[in-house]
Amino acid sequence: MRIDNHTPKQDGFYMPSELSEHRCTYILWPERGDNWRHNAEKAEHVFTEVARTIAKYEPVVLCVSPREYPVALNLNLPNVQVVEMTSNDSWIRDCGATFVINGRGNMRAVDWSFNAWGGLVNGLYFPWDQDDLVAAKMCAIEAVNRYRLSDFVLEGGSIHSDGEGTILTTEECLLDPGRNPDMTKEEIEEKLKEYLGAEKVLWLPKGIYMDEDTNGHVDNICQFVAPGKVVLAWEDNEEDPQYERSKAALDYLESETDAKGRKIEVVKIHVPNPILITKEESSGVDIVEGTFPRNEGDRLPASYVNYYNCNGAIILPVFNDPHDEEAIKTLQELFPNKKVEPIYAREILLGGGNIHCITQQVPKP
Ligand code: KQY
Repeated sequence: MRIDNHTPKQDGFYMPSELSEHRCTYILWPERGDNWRHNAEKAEHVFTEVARTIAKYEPVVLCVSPREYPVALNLNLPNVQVVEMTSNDSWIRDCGATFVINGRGNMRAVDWSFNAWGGLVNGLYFPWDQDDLVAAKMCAIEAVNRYRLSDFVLEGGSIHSDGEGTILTTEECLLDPGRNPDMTKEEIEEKLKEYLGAEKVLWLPKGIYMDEDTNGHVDNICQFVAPGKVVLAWEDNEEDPQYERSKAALDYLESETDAKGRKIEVVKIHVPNPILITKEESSGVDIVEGTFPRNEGDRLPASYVNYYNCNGAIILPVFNDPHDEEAIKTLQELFPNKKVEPIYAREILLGGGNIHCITQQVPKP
């Protein structure tokens, strides 16, 4: 059921941290050949590995188009339910529901408007109508009521919640003219507080260098590891364009406190060396007018911070890069009670995001 004229905050609901316990994880199957090379044949393998790995720790709901449904069903993955779902692409973090709870065992969801990361201004494809229905379908499957925002565009990858009143986002994304061009920063902040049940929004200036698909989603540069503590994608080389972005985020975080007045502890995780699209990779992607191209030589927005927290594990993208080991070690030290599960994720990166972008948690209310 759709709830209008109230907000989650008015009703006592808030977005829990991704670190709190999940009921399950949703994933959307990749398919479109103008984003995934060779009609997603290679991406399917990595998505399957992500689903199989998460399913060792919590149930997975794998949402698949009618055409691909038999393929996914025949994988017969343990602890994975396959449901039929039409969509335009496979980024459920962004087009899916944001679940909110009230601490008394109840759950609802926020169903933001989705416009393919910028609509007709700078969106990545047209149409996006089926993606915009994904959140409602998830709510139906989960049997929860939803707050639908027909007049406010937001993707789940552009926000993180610490579950204690603080939201993390970026100015680069939320103030981009492709989302809510008629709203001021203050109005956008108010919407986040009302619909995520929060008290304070921390605005990092920018996301990862060349994260042009999403206009700098926060989930690629920074993530809570505990209330008052974050990991930040870092670059030591001052000549690299990533350096000034990471440094600006660090300076901002060090100058701020969270909703509870805590200073924010920052743990750096160095980004991989620059990863460029090869000729072979570029040539496997269908060229379609109106769709964002994947050109040979383009630098990809690679970051370890785009990992996913599930119940007993950290599902970490790795790139066969010299920095992989350090990222694994840092996260294993930060989460001694979870297992770090590295997955070679270049194929997801080629599509424009990574493991966090293709997953969406449903909390255990
Ligand atoms: O959340 C994300 N990083 C999604 C990226 C979308 C890319 C579509 N080509």
